Amino acid sequence: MANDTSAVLDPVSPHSLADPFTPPADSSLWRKNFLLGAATAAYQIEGAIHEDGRLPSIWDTFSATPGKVLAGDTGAVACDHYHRWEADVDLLAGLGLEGYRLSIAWPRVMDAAGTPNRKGIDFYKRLLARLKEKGITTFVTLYHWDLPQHLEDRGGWLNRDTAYRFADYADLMSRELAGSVDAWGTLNEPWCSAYLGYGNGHHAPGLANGRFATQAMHHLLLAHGLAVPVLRANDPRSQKGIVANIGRGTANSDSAADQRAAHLFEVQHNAWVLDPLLKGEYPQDLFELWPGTEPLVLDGDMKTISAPLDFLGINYYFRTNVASDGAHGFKEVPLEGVERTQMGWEVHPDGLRDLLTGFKDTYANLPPIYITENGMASDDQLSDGKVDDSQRISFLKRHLAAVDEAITAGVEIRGYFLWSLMDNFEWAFGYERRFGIVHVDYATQKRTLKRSAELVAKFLKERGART
Ligand code: IFM
Repeated sequence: MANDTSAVLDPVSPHSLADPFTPPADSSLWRKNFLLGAATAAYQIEGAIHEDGRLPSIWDTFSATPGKVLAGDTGAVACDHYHRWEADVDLLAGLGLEGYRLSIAWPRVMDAAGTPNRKGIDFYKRLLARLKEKGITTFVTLYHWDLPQHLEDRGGWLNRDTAYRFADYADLMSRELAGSVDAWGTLNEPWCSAYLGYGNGHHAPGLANGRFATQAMHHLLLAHGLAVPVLRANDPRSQKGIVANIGRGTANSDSAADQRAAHLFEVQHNAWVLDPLLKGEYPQDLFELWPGTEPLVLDGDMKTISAPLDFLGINYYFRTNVASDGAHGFKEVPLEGVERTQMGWEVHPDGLRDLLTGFKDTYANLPPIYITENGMASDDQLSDGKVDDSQRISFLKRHLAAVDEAITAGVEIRGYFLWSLMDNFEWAFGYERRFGIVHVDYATQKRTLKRSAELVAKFLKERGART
């Protein structure tokens, strides 16, 4: 291991609460049953894209297409986690993280005929067994965007059949991994798969058509709905849920038109996913924003999609300030003088609190929530073997405070996963954007704890030492 993590786990000191990360003494985050973990995703860290029978995914194809990913980066090697997984689990455990959210690469575990790929499955079995040995709670996402290319060749998420293939994949994995997964997440951020993948083309497979986006979303949600009962049958003791990215939209003025624009922003980003899941219907305002894009919905689909969940995973990153576009939509009006991250995203912790408390009022059946991703990219530099990521430390502290406020307001939030355990392949932005609490030198694959990782570890150690 590149870093001796024991070096950062200082004994509890009377001054330890004064650091820039540790939550105040009265924060509910001190509760030992509030799970604090870190998250990653297969394509972003594993590499080894041609190994042990792994098939091509849409992200292999997309990233190999000139002009699609910054600097022509691909996930071919990434963090080489496929070979370094044992050391990476040691790193996670050394930090005292209690939970780990990972994803399975669908193209690694079954072929086009649905035949299991034993070598790929065994990789995840070994990984999950080691995590269990270390006492780490495992959240496993089945789909974090790496659709097998052979399915895209048959229409991908535009083809209803992909939803049924997904249920077959969920069936295989939950039979193979039953007992070693604490929580299954069917999909990560269907909004990104549908909108960025099929609506504006910024993500794989790179299609840009509004009608495609709504149809792809419907098939993604159907895939989720078909998979949940399969997961329940095969692995009854685990929790089942889905992970949605949510966005805060605020109005640029008090005008009715701008207020409406902010509402439509949140319909497009949040209700488009959450209403079908939690109310069994699409928000009609979505089709006012995008006229003529209603998806083809068959009888029974909405009931399948809205089957009860054990948890809802929420990923939150930023707020967007919007105004009316003068027609039936919204346009972004970037605020001046606000704090932003390396992605250009505005740092706005209150947005997380406000969305969570809003969901509690909107959805009578809101399941218990895990914050399954939150974090930020910064242009972190190694200097004398250290990375001082002070903006991230402050970002995390403020967002955890927002989570605490939402808990105090009555939202049931059971845990929080940092995005991300380590720097990794940030999709269309390649390796330039660094989201990790652990720095990765991609030339040597050396991992180095950033200051944020040290402080998270210190907090967890202090919390563990409390009686
Ligand atoms: O890196 C991504 C992750 O894969 C999904 N949620 C957002 C992160 C940061 O962009």
